[in-house]
Amino acid sequence: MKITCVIAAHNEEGNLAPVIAGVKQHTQGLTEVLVVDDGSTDGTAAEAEAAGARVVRQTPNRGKGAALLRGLRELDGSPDYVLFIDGDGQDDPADIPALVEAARGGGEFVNGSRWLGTLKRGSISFPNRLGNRFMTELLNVRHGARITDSQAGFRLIHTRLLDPDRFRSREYEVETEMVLHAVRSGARIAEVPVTRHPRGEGDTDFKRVRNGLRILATILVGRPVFR
Ligand SMILES: Nc1nc2c(ncn2[C@@H]2O[C@H](COP(=O)(O)OP(=O)(O)OP(=O)(O)O)[C@@H](O)[C@H]2O)c(=O)[nH]1
Ligand SMILES: [Mg+2]
Repeated sequence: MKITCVIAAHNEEGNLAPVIAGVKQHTQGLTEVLVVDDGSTDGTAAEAEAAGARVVRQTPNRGKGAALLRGLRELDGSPDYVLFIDGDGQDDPADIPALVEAARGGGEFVNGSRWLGTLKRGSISFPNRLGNRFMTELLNVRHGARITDSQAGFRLIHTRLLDPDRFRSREYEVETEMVLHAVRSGARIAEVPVTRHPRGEGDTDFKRVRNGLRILATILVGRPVFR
């Protein structure tokens, strides 16, 4: 199974190197780590390159969704699966073998679920916790899915479900859009419990109201609404 790891990164200096090292250590069949640096103003790109990743840079900053879609357009060598992991150190690369195992067992959309796993103290705020539960339940009810974590950024997805022309997200609604596409495609969805840590250096770009509304609209309408 050939796996390429795609990481969207915006100002993740100090966080990225250990993530990339962890991905290399734990991913059997890894072809490369591709970092999409989205208008960072710190040493994100240099750190990623020094850690052995291929870096694609785009400026100005456009958002996590735009960055991940750019990454899908830059895939090299026809991998079977793409591994998505956050670049801020919140996801634990030690969980990757469990994701790979689930893919080997037939999972085409393997979701790293923080709700089945462990949310470490300080890894999520109370409002975001509530928002996450609500969005996931709403998505399940509205779209006939049965997942426990619709906002997971830690996933292993078969490339048949990742044609970049099928997506239009710019920001954090990208995770939701990918779930919707998998559900509509009749994909075999599997979930694996993962551990979520507090962020390393720096701050999140997630804006609760703005990004919450974008995600909500994506679920209600069934596709991203705002460009
Ligand atoms: N390329 C790119 N990556 C981004 C952008 N915004 C966020 N990311 C990356 O996406 C990942 C997750 O971003 P966070 O802002 O921490 O969001 P989150 O982890 O979903 O939310 P929190 O729980 O609030 O931390 C990190 O690797 C970020 O660097 C962006 O505008 N461009
Ligand atoms: Mg984060």
